[in-house]
This record gives sequence, C-alpha cells and structure tokens, in this order.
Amino acid sequence: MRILVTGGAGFIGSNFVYYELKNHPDDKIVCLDALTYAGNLHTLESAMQNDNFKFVKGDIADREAVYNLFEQEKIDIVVNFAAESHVDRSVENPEIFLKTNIIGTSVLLDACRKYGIRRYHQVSTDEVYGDLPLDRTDLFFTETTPIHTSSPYSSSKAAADLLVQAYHRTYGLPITISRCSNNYGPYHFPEKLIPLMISRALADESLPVYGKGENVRDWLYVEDHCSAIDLIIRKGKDGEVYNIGGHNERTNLEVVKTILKVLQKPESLITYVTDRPGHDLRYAIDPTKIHNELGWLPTTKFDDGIKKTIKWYLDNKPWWEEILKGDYQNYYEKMYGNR
Ligand code: NAD
Ligand code: TDX
Repeated sequence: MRILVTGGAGFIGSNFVYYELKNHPDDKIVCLDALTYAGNLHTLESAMQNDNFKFVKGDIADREAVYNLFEQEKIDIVVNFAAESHVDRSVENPEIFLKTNIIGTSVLLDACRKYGIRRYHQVSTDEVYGDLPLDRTDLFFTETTPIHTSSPYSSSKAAADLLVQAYHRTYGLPITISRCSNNYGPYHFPEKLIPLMISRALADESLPVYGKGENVRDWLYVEDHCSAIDLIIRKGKDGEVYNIGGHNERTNLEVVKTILKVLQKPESLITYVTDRPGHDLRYAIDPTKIHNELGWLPTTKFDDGIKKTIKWYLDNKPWWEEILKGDYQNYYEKMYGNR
C-alpha cells in the first residue's frame, strides 16, 4: 500500500508516520508538508532513515505540485492531516485557514478523482460540532450531532468535511472522515495548552489560563488517535464518519494543576487572562460507533499519558527549545502581551 500523509511534519501527522512505519513495515509512506511554522523536519529525522519513507515539501493547495506528486507516486490512500490547526491564530487571521483547510482539501480531492484512489481519509475534529454546556455532563457528541461551529478554524474544518462528503455523494469518491477530541503527546507544538504549560512551568514562567479555566476538553493520547485512523483507513466503511475519543474529560485548570504537581512547581504560577473570544465550553466524544464497528479502544488513560508526555518534554528539550527561540517569542508577545 502507498499512503500519502499530508501534514506529516506536524504533531499528529508525524506520530502517524511513526505508527505506520512500525505497524505496517511493508507500506510506503509519502509525506507532503509545506513546513509552515508548525511543521518541523527534525521531528521526521528517524523516519528519513527508513527506505519506505519519503518526504516532499509542498503545499496541498498547490494544484500543479499535488497533481505531479500523484502522477509520480501512484498513491492508494490519502490521510489528510495538513491544516492550520490553532484556534487562537484563526481568531487573529482567518484567511490562511480558508486557503489551507478548505481549498487545500478540495485540491487533494480533485487529485484523487483525477488519478484514482482506494480511500481518501479526512482528519477532522470534534470542534465541528460546536460545544456542549458545562452543566450537562450527560451529553456527548455523536456522528449525527449537527455541525455548529464557533471559530474560523472549526468553520474551515467543517467546510472541508462537507466538501469531502459532497465528493463522495456526487462523484462516488471513496472517503472516510474521523472527528477526534483534543490530542496530547510527543511533538505537540508549544503554542497549544499542554506543551505551553509544561515549557513555561519548567522555566518558572506564568501560566496563562483563559477565563476561569473551567472549560472542558476530552484529552486523547496521540498514539490512540493514530491507531483509530489506521483502523479506519483499512477497515472503515466507505462514506462514513467516525468519532474518536476516550472519555478523558478535564477542565483546563485540572490539566494545568496536574502538570504543576508532576513537575513539583507552585500553583502560584497560574495567571488568569482574558478569555478566548467565542471560547467553546465543553467537548466530549461518544466513541461507541468506532468501538462497535471496528473494535477500537484507547489504551492510555489521561493520568498515565500526561506523565509520559511530561517525561517526553523533559527528555527532548532541544526539540522544543529550538522552537521557542525563533518567531515564537514574537507570537507569544503578540497573543499574550496585553491580555
Ligand atoms: P499541526 O499544526 O501540529 O500540524 C499541521 C501540519 O500541516 C504542519 O506540519 C504544517 O507544516 C502542515 N501544513 C500546514 N499547512 C499546509 C499546507 N498548506 N500544505 C501542506 N502542509 C501544510 O496540527 P496537528 O495538531 O498535528 O493537527 C493535524 C490535523 O488533525 C489537523 O487537520 C487538525 O485539524 C486535526 N485535529 C487536531 C487535533 C489536536 O488536538 N491537535 C484534534 C483533532 C483533530
Ligand atoms: O494559553 C492557553 N490558555 C488556555 O487556557 C491556551 C493556548 C489554551 N487555553 C485553553 C483553551 C482551550 O479551552 O485550553 C484549552 C485547549 O486549548 P488549545 O490547546 O488551543 O486547543 P483547542 O482550542 O481545544 O483545540 C485543539 O483541539 C481540537 C486543537 O488545537 C485543534 O486543532 C483540534 O481540532
């Protein structure tokens, strides 16, 4: 099998590349990534040693480059991770989210139609369902929950999902979509909550918690997301949407306090800052469908996964310290300076 992994130099895509190379050593993985601020070739250094892995730098919205790649590589399966993925950046500047997440997806879909494909898989998010109230812990997102987005990011992801479904219905393109809850684990870019808090706590810097810190996210260890996508692309039913999550709901404050406890840092580092505009209250996934149809179950509970993740950040300081040195300082000042 020849698998095109777009966005494979980012957080989840790179973990997926390693998951596939380990679990399906006979498959060939081609990674297409534009290496935006979120893409990092250091992450793929060990994959580069593997003859079954090839990296190609390119933009999924560049039609000519994408068509050339499909012509050369004879792709069987596309797994599209490539995206602008940070909600706060989408609030600052929505346009690039529309270009990559919507136009980029449409170019990939056109390439699949033109060159033929066994399966196109869209990596989507639970954020397309909007949010759930904090006081209704009995409610969960299912695959039939209506799309109801909040941010430019989630709206662009929802638009992409609708396009993918349209290409299935109109052109008969074989597709699947997965909608996962918040991931955490190795290679997570330090603008996102968990790696941001770990890196700042280690430097004894203030930890910016939005609002009262009571928003709830449903955290999934990244390897469990990879195992779910792997099952879907090989055994999932054509045309279907699968929700992925492991019932690991935590308030943001709980997450930050857990990190402080593991690192033995004081809670006085917590600083409450102005809330994110349009901040979704609670995400919670019902993963019954993927469990019943494909037998998927997550293996890592949050209390273990967060310790593994903190250990990874302690053992791999050069990886994230390099990121913090670059443009990141300007980003942090811009986003948090007057908050
Ligand atoms: P990320 O921001 O860490 O990585 C995105 C990758 O895509 C980077 O390597 C970047 O260089 C690349 N990229 C961006 N624009 C591109 C373009 N135009 N052409 C080619 N490559 C491009 O993101 P992530 O957290 O790994 O998320 C991956 C996917 O999973 C996204 O589609 C996201 O919406 C989805 N998702 C993420 C989470 C999460 O918690 N992080 C949860 C559910 C779904
Ligand atoms: O400094 C911060 N302080 C804070 O309180 C940051 C960066 C975040 N937060 C809060 C906002 C959210 O409630 O923490 C929560 C998690 O924030 P993010 O890490 O930015 O993730 P989120 O907005 O939940 O979106 C993530 O999960 C769904 C990914 O970034 C998306 O790509 C994915 O689709």
